[in-house]
Amino acid sequence: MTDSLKDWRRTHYSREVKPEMNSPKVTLMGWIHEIRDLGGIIFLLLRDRDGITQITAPSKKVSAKLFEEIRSLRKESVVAVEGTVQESPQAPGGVEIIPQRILLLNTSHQPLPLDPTEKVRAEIDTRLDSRFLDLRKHSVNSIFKIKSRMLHSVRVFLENQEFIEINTPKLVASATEGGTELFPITYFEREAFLGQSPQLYKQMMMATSLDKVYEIAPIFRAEEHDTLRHLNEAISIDVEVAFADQKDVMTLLENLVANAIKDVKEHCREELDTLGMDLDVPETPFPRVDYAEVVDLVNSKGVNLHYGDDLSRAAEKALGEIMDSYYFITNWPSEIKPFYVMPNRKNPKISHAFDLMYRDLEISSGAMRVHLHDLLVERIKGKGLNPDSFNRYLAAFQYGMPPHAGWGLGAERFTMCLTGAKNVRETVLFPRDRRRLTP
Ligand code: AMO
Repeated sequence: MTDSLKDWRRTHYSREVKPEMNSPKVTLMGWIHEIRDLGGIIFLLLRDRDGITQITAPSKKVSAKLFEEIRSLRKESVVAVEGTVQESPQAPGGVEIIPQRILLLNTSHQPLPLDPTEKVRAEIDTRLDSRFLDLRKHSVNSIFKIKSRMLHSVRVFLENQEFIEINTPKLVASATEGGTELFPITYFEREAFLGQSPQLYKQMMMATSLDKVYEIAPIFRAEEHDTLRHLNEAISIDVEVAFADQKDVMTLLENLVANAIKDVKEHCREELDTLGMDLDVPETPFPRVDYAEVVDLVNSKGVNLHYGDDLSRAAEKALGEIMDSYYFITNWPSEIKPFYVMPNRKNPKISHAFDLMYRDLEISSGAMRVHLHDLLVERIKGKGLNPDSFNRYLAAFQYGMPPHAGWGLGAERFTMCLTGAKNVRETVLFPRDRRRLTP
């Protein structure tokens, strides 16, 4: 074993090794995926970031010393291999490497807590406990390559439209999305909370002339229920636009979503294939379904949903059977939406809020906001909250606040749509849920 890479340089990744290569000598670095010792010949499968390459060591073709070195290797140890590329129709990718020298960079304990070759399937909890090993599986790390590409695409899309990226505090003094979902913390002598949403800060930015802002950052929700869609720490893609209404930001959102899907489809072909996903780029504009219509639709499917109720899981499921792609739910009752949502001027019982759904999954909510100070105070009181707790926020509405609108898109929920993951935990490296605080 060595800690030195002196004289060694990785020349290729597995997926770049091709039978028709014009430089037949290559150096690969990675983990030992499999080792098969047939006596006179040893096969090693070397796995790296993007693929697997077979290293074939026939005792007749390699030195006795090298043959013994290879024989002593164990699964998941880290090696560098230098050798020549040879066509081999039976090997993965149609090539094999005849090794000339091997460097053992580090060994792996045996037995492994988890099998990265996926021959032995493990429960999600076992996988999350040994997440570093779990992420060696292409079926697992593909999810994060897709999530990364989606976030890249979102940034480029927003930057191209001259959005400004902001960073707002995550240590905060008050709730925005409802008091029961807050994580209290001790902030010196005072009680404070982990931020549920950058809502109040992104709205305050609308009074500054920055006009179009976005933030991609963690949100913290003390959700008690253990579901396949809820996390206690999630990443929210938040957007706020001044001099805009809900229709403007719905157009922005559907174009951003469709563009991200197109981009992932173009750039993550191998990852999507690994996951068995065939992504369709949805047509824009997405269908708009009125909340009242949703109530009728789900009731016609035997779900008992009253006008004014938030969507139950049964209602979402029933909707998912009717709608098979992306769609907006609009015209929500004001009473079930937060205080900052603008009520309809003619019928204040209805609001300018919307949710973006993918089948039975809510992936975003947004709205035109209340930009009028007195109405906002009234709405805060109406929700049983104390306007004094919102003094610094409310001040921004007293000195020239333009009309504005925005939304928050859950990065993990959107990643579920892109990867086909059924459990939101699959889309977070180290998920936080009711029972899990490590690793
Ligand atoms: P909302 O609370 O609906 O709205 O959150 C917006 C989106 O964030 C994601 N999300 C979550 N994802 C996983 N686990 C959770 N516990 C969780 N909570 C939320 C969802 C959801 O659609 N301030 C508003 C947004 C706005 O109006 O701009 C808000 O936070 O995908």
